[in-house]
Amino acid sequence: MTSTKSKNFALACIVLTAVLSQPGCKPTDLSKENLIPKPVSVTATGSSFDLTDQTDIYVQGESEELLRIGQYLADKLNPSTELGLEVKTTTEAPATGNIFLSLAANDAELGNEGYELTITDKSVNLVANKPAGLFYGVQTIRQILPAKVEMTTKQKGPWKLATGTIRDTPAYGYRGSMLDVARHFFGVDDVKNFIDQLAYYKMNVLHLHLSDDQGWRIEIKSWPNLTAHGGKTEVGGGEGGFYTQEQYTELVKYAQDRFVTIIPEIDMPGHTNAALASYPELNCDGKATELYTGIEVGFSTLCTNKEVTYQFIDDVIRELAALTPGEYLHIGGDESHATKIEDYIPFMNRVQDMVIAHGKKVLAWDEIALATLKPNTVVQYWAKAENAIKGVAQGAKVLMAPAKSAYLDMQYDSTSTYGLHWAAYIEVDKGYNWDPANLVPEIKKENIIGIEAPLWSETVGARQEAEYLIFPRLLGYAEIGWTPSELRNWDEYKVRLASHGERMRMMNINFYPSKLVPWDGQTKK
Ligand code: IFG
Repeated sequence: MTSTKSKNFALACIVLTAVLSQPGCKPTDLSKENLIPKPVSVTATGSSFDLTDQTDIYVQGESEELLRIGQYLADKLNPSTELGLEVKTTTEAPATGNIFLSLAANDAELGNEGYELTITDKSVNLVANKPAGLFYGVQTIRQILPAKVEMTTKQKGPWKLATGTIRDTPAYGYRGSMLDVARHFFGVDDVKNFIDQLAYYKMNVLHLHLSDDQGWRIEIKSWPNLTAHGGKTEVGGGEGGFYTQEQYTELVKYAQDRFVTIIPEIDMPGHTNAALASYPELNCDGKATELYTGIEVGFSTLCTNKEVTYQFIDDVIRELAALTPGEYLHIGGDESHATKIEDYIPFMNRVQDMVIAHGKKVLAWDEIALATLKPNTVVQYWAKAENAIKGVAQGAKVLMAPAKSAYLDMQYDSTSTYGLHWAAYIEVDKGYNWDPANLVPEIKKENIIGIEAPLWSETVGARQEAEYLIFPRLLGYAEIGWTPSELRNWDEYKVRLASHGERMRMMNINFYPSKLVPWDGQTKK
């Protein structure tokens, strides 16, 4: 070979190596994708599927729900790719080069939320027993594409999906978070934004803490002063706020379209100063209290021996149940230090019956286990394992929300800008390194309906402040709720989490750049 030819050959090899080493160019390895939550099984076949301007999203049959899921995917991919993906219906598999969403006959292993995603160089097939499974497979498709797909402005391609098969299904049916909108009020847009973030990480419950000492946040038409007066302020004396029933209904629908169930909480008999300030008759002495803007707890109680109290509660439950398609209403029950236990027990027994009479099941903080639990009442373990254990002894299921492991309002460490630390400091690894089924020996996996990571808002009042506490820990809770514990370990997870730093940045999430995570250069600085 002449020297010129050998030089050209060498140059060609260098160029080819350079080109193939670009992330978008080399045959991709599906098993190396940094998916959160980690799927149950991934088989890579080492090639890639190209999304092009010829690609469309086909859904099987004419179902509104599948069309909506297809459109959701198109709306997530089109702004950054500008490929103009369209959603079309079909009765059989579409031509090559397209994405196809279809419902399976019955792939028992996948349950109601699982999916099977098969990607070849010619097609993307997403199959599930139920629409929820397709929705979760769509989140996985988003995460297989480069992080910049999450941008809302045109980004440079190529847009390749690594080929292979993912079969995936969640460990727990209840994978949730809680937003305390009572201490500080968060408007509709902030809540919708949080619902989008929950959905992206396959979480499916948003518990809204709608009332407390500092604020009443949901319009109750039969007791208008609850919001007119009780919604007027918040911790620190700010202007507070509330959701009209129309806005609450809008949030419920927005959540439902993303397979997120909203569970409303009206905390009682404690944590009720906003109601007590709004209606004198709810107080035992017949005098309305002052509005409260501090952060003490345990000083308020409804008057449990007045009939008007139960009329009030029944009206609230009736109106809330009518607005809430989900099966649970949360009645709080925590820190009722101003209520005698001999009054607390009959009160919680009676209120459970009222919730059931309005067609809903009861969820409540773990103190409710001191009362008589009605069938289907779920005990939310937050502070005292002995309460949750009492609940199990009464045959109740447990929702795991242990303050020492899962409270999003706990500071990361003593230097954290926001948060409290009465329960613990919870760095990102501590928030990940626990297994709900092994935390309390007497609470077994079969007793647990799932996990919830609550954000109490005493110390945060704006989206960016809340996100500093919520992220990146929420991603770990999402994985704990979805991925079997035997597939989870911190050293492997933290690398996947690090790659989500770029994704969270692209989604404008103000996450805490914990030093325990090997973030990319952009995050570290
Ligand atoms: N405990 C109180 C919350 C909130 C929290 C802050 C529960 C169930 C401390 N009750 O957690 O109202 O003040 O971390």
